[in-house]
Formats: sequence, C-alpha cells, structure tokens
Amino acid sequence: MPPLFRHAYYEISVADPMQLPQASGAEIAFAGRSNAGKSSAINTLVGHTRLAFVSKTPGRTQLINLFRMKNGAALVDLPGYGYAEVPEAVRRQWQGLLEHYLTCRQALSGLVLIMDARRPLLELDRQMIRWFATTGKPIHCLLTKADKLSRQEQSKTLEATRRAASADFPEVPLTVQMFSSLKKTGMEETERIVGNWLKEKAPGQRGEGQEPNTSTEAEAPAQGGKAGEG
Ligand SMILES: Nc1nc2c(ncn2[C@@H]2O[C@H](COP(=O)(O)OP(=O)(O)OP(=O)(O)O)[C@@H](O)[C@H]2O)c(=O)[nH]1
Ligand SMILES: [Mg+2]
Repeated sequence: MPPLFRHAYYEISVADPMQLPQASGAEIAFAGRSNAGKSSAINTLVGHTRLAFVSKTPGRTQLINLFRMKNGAALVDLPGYGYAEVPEAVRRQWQGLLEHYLTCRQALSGLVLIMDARRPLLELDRQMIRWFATTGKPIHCLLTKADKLSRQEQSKTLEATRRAASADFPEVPLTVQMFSSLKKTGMEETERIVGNWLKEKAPGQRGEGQEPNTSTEAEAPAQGGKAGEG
C-alpha cells in the first residue's frame, strides 16, 4: 500500500480558519480535546518525530497547522478544545470559528476525531460530531493512547464506543479505531480509511476557500496516464 501520509511537510500556520489559504486540495481535519494526542497522531502518521508540536502542557497547539501530503491533500491540525484555562469569551469565539470551518469548508473530506481511549465521547466531542454531521461527511475516531489500556480494555472500549456512537448518532457515517502514537499502532487502518475518503472525493473535485478567488480551475487531469504519485 502506498504510504499516504509519509513525507507530508509543514506548509503554514494560521490563527483562525478564516486565514487558511484557498484550498488547493482535499483537507482532512484533526480535531479533539486538548491533550488528546492530535499532534502526536499526525507526527506518527507522517513519520516525523516533531513535525506537529507535541507538549505536556494542554492547549499547546494554539494555531491551525497545515501539513501538505505528497498527493496534494492536506492534514489540518486544529487547536484542542476543552482546555479549562481559556477564558470563556475566547472559548466561545474559537468555537464559532471552528464550527464555521468544519461546516462550511467545502474542501474538507472528513474529520479525524481524536479522543483519549480512556475518555471517549465526552460532551465536547459529541458537540463536534453534531456540528460535522450537518455536512454528511464521514468522521473517523481515533481512540488514542491505547497503550494505556490492556488488550482486553481496548476491545471493550472499542466495542462500547462503537455501540454508543451508532446509538447516539445513527445517521452519521462514523468509524472508530484504537490508536497509539507511542507504540505506533493503528496507522494502517487510519491510512486505509482516510485514503478511501480521498479516493471518493477525487473525481471532479473542486477545492473552495472561504473567500471568492479567481482561479478554481486547478484540476488534476482525470486520465493523466501517469502514475506520478511518488
Ligand atoms: N502514552 C501515550 N501518550 C501519548 C500518546 N499520544 C500523545 N501522548 C502524550 O499526550 C500528550 C499530549 O499530546 P499532543 O499530541 O500534544 O496532544 P494534542 O491533542 O495535540 O494537544 P493540544 O495541541 O494541546 O490540543 C503528550 O504528553 C504526548 O506525549 C499515545 O499514543 N500514548
Ligand atoms: Mg497539538
């Protein structure tokens, strides 16, 4: 299988989603509670130790970081939510921006929702699912820090989370897996699922930013005849 995420490179950081450049390819958003392990998961997937910044201090990723993959699609590392020490007004404003990005960004192919395997589907995670559900696009949940659970706990948690998600969000195309950045487990599954999103979106796809811009014609040749994915 081609390594989808490998060799992604850092492209840009912006303070809020409105500042993101017009999409030049499909985007995959990584969201989750602060400290859930978003940046670590991105680093693990792209095979770098320090591409996205990881910290023991919750709320460290304050900016939106965009990583470009070799195939032109982008991974968007969003600041974590639920960080208690953020003032209420700031939090509100941020939530509005996040909701707008998740619901209006046409280039988004799907949402990778990162949750600590020991605390899946907390209220703010559910909020995130509800927002994104309005788009009809798929959500893939990574239950991270799986290494903190025994094998048995992992399968119980996985089962319970899947059951809860399909009971509470029956209409949402949502998948769940275990993941560990520490042990580097679960990467193939993530790659397979996100890879499928990108394949489904590929034909005739048109990236759109929030602002009207002149050229939206940049389309990959549908039948280029070249396997230039190197
Ligand atoms: N044991 C273990 N620790 C992890 C794993 N993933 C992340 N961590 C740790 O969890 C802490 C937070 O990880 P980050 O990747 O910075 O989390 P984040 O979601 O990006 O956090 P914010 O940017 O603050 O929203 C760090 O101390 C990581 O080393 C994992 O799979 N296993
Ligand atoms: Mg982070």
